Formats: sequence, C-alpha cells, structure tokens
Amino acid sequence: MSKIIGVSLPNIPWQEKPHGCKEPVWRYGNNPIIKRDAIESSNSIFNSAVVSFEDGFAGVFRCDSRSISMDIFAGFSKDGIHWDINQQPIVFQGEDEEITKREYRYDPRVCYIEDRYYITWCNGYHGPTIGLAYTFDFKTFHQMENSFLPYNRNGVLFPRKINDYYMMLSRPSDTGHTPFGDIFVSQSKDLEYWGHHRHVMSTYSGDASAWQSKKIGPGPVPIETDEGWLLIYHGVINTCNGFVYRMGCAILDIDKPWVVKHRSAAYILAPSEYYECVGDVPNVVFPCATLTDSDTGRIAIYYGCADTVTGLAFTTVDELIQFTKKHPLHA
Ligand code: BMA
Repeated sequence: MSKIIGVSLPNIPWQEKPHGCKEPVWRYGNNPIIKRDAIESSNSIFNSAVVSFEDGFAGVFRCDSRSISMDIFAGFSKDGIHWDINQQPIVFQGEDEEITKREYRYDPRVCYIEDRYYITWCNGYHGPTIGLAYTFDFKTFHQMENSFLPYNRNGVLFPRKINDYYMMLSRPSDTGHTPFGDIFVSQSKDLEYWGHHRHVMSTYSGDASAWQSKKIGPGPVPIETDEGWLLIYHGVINTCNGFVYRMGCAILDIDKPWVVKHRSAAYILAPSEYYECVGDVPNVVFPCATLTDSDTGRIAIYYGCADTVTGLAFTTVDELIQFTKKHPLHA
C-alpha cells in the first residue's frame, strides 16, 4: 500500500468506486458540481482550485464573464461540493501598479505552504505569464512579482521547500497558440527570483501514448507520497476536429522532482460524459486541484469540463500509483 505524506482530512468529499468500475478514476455521481451560471455574471466556471480551509473548504475559481473576460473569484464551501462563489472577482493588494494592473487572469492553483495559501494563475502581462499572490483568509490577497517572463502557463507550486528551495512547475510556450509545451521546474529561495530551471518531461510523439503528443501541463499541486511526488497533469492531442485534453499521471523523485520515476502511457481520465464533451470548448478535462486524506489515501480531483463547468472525481493514491506502474511510458 502506498501512502500519502501529509495531513488527514476526514471531511474529504468522497464516494466509493462504483461496483464493476475498471477505471483508476471515477466521477462524482452528481457532476458537474458547479454549473456555468453559478454567479450572476458568469458565462462559465471551470479550471478552478480548492483547498481545505478552517472547518470547511475555500477556493479560487475561474469565472469567464458574459463579455468573456477571464478573472478569478474566491469561494467557500462546507462540504467541498456545494460552493458559494463571490459575485466580485479578487482584488489584489500590492505596491506596484505595473504588477497589480489586470489584463486577464485564468486557471488558478492554490497551494498551502508553511503558514499561508499561495495562488498561482495564468496572468496577462504583455502575454500570458505566471501570477503569484498569497492570502491568509481568502478575503485579502497580496500580489507578488510575476514569476516568469511571458510566455508561460500552468504555474504549480510544490507544497513545501525541497532542499531549501521553493519549487514551481510550469509550461513555457511561445507567442502562438502553444505549438509546443513541455513541463519544467524552477527553484527559488524567496518566491520572487526563480532559477535553476530543470526539464521535467516532454510531450510524447508516437502511438505508445498519442493522447499527450501536442502539449502537456502540470495540473494540481503535486501530492507527496512514500514513492515520490504524485503529479496529475493534462495532455493534449491535436485532431482534425481540434484539441482533446485528457488527464495523466507521473511520479517524480522526492528530492529531485525533475527526475521522472514513472509516467503512465494510458490516460487516467478522458472526456466521455456529456458535460466534458459538449460546452464552449468540447472534449476537455482540465485538473487544477486535489484534496487528499493521508489516513485513507483518498484523493478528490477538481477539474474543468469543456471550459464550461466544474467536475469532481475520485481516486486513491494506491489506484494511481499502481495504474502508473502497470501502464509505463518509456519516454
Ligand atoms: C488551454 C487553457 C485552458 C483551457 C484549454 C482548453 O490552453 O486556455 O484554460 O481549458 O486551453 O480550451
């Protein structure tokens, strides 16, 4: 049995694996948990991140408005399933207007490190880059320097320092619509200056794992386990009918997270339900957060569906590690 190293979360949202289900990940029976019009102004609510907070949960939600401007909103929940999302977007405090001035904000992740919650997101600054902020209470948010130059997407922090460095996964790209996209890790002493960049993994061309042939990007904050960092990520294939986004899984070395110990050739979840296949952008599952319980090994995955609504799915640390080892990709 593999173990999650971390805190216990007895109130994690959970449903048992349905009888006869052969997949490593199964969906919540009442998906989607957040509908596209859950707040007054929203066209869609998806690609959002949640964490355990006080005696319940808090999150940062991507809500695209009815003019299709992309912004991020705080929200709260007692059970991790029913969410109360603020009607107004997050207003960031910060000393430098050059940084706090909003162009667009999307695809947030939330990571608790030491004493506070850090938010990373895709931040418009003359092109998409990684925005970084922190909060203690999900009411006041302090924006820090952008982590990288454009063009970059999918900034995902590790939940603790590794060898005295904060670490962030990201997916650098170019000015076009990401004709390439591999995952790198960057290191920092202070969460402001990032360096010691290391390559983690690339797309895979070849029919051993074609679902991740176009681009890949880190999803939720990596989960610390006794086998290494468990990383859930998205992989994209280009088809004659556009991109298809699926979820995959990798295990990274605990001290050198740029070393990939295992990576799955088969995806762990693919669009197949109606709300994943039909929406503003069809055929997208896009994971941005997990909740985990170290006592039971349970994992709840929050993911965007078809760029329109938010879904919840379940697995366990054992399911994912066994599956990844059973379907190895030799990249
Ligand atoms: C990516 C991002 C995501 C989105 C996905 C599918 O490039 O923009 O926010 O979910 O495309 O459209």
